[in-house]
Amino acid sequence: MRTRAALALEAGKPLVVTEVDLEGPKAGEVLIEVKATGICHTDDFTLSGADPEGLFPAILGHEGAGVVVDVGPGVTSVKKGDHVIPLYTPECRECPSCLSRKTNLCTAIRSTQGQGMMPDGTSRFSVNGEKIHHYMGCSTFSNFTVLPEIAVAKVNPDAPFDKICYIGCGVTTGIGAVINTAKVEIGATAIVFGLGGIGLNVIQGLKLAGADMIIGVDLNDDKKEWGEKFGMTHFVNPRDAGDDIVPFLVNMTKRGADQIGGADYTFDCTGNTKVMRQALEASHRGWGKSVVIGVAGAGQEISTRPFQLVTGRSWMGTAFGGARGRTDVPKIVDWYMDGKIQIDPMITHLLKLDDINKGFEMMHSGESIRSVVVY
Ligand code: NAD
Ligand code: 022
Ligand code: ZN
Repeated sequence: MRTRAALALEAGKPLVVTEVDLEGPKAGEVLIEVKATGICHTDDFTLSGADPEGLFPAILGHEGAGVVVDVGPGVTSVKKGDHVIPLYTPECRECPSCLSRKTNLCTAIRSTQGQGMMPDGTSRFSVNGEKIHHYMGCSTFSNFTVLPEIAVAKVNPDAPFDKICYIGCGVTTGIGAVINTAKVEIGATAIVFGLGGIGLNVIQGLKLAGADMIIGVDLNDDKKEWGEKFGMTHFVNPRDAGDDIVPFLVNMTKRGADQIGGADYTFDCTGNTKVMRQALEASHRGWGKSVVIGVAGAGQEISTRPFQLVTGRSWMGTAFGGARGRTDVPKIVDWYMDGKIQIDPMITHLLKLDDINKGFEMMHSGESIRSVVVY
């Protein structure tokens, strides 16, 4: 079939919206009509050329929602008409990682996904006979896309596509980091570094988990109002915190007879390795947990003094909020439908596919939290 898509032809160039050829689903695959897709940082990271694993030409996009329109042989878990969210972290429920119950990083299709191919090693997309790479197993910047059955989560059909697409990455990453990775408990204190599309979801996850003190840190003062909408109790702009923000935050979180400061949980949602260190060191001695969510540029390194870890702090990281996609994503959609979490205010811009490059520009300028393309 033919479908409209935004093509990433080469690094550093805007996307080109055009018609492409798409082959139907093979065994174990499903054809999805994408109804909406968010634009996320990783799409930009790859398009910019900074991602050493980025492949071109490709159809980017990994934060979508849509409808199953066809299924290949042997598909049993979804059928035509089902509403689904594509998963860049699949869940096969059979590989050693899925069976371990210790990680969400399913390995069933990992290598071909990284090569921009379907599990059989080929691509379904082409233009004039030239193969186009898939991206993160999703390629949601195409009106129709093909995915492995294990990489779609079936969700409540009443849920609006233009909102729940955000659950395909940002919402699940932020909320999941709190619930699955950090396992925050009622009454905890927390610090969130970076109040963008991820940090705001960490804040609403902390609120959901019952955290008491939720400190937001951002260089942009406009983010104070944003954080407060989702449950942030205190805001710090590093520019107002003196030479070193760590003692400032430690002082803010002093509690108990010994007056030792530091938050129970801290989260990096910036991707800046200096901030990652600040987040670790602003966590409480003895039990502080610091979760790296931000993705740093290729080749970057983090550092701290081993003393920070010897004195009981844990440095951890999360991919897709530790969520098992087919199991957890439908639950998050239900939380949204039940009013337990907010999504609407974070979707600041709606675009047509033809204007997708505007979405990237608004991400660069910082004027959007999330832009969503509606097909
Ligand atoms: P964003 O650009 O919307 O937000 C980043 C925020 O950090 C901005 O508000 C910015 O002002 C603030 N900031 C920048 N430097 C700062 C500093 N030194 N101190 C304090 N605040 C600072 O980005 P986003 O969409 O929220 O994504 C954040 C990160 O999360 C990105 O690196 C993204 O790639 C990553 N991410 C990771 C996963 C995962 O599974 N681990 C999933 C999605 C996104
Ligand atoms: C999504 N991300 C950032 C913004 N939006 C993001 C980027 C990378 C990962 C997760 C989220 C990630 C963490 C760990 C891995 N990835 C490796 C997983 C593994 O090796 O099993 C990751 C993922 C997919 C791809 C690359 C890296 C890909 O499909 N190209 C989950
Ligand atoms: Zn993303």
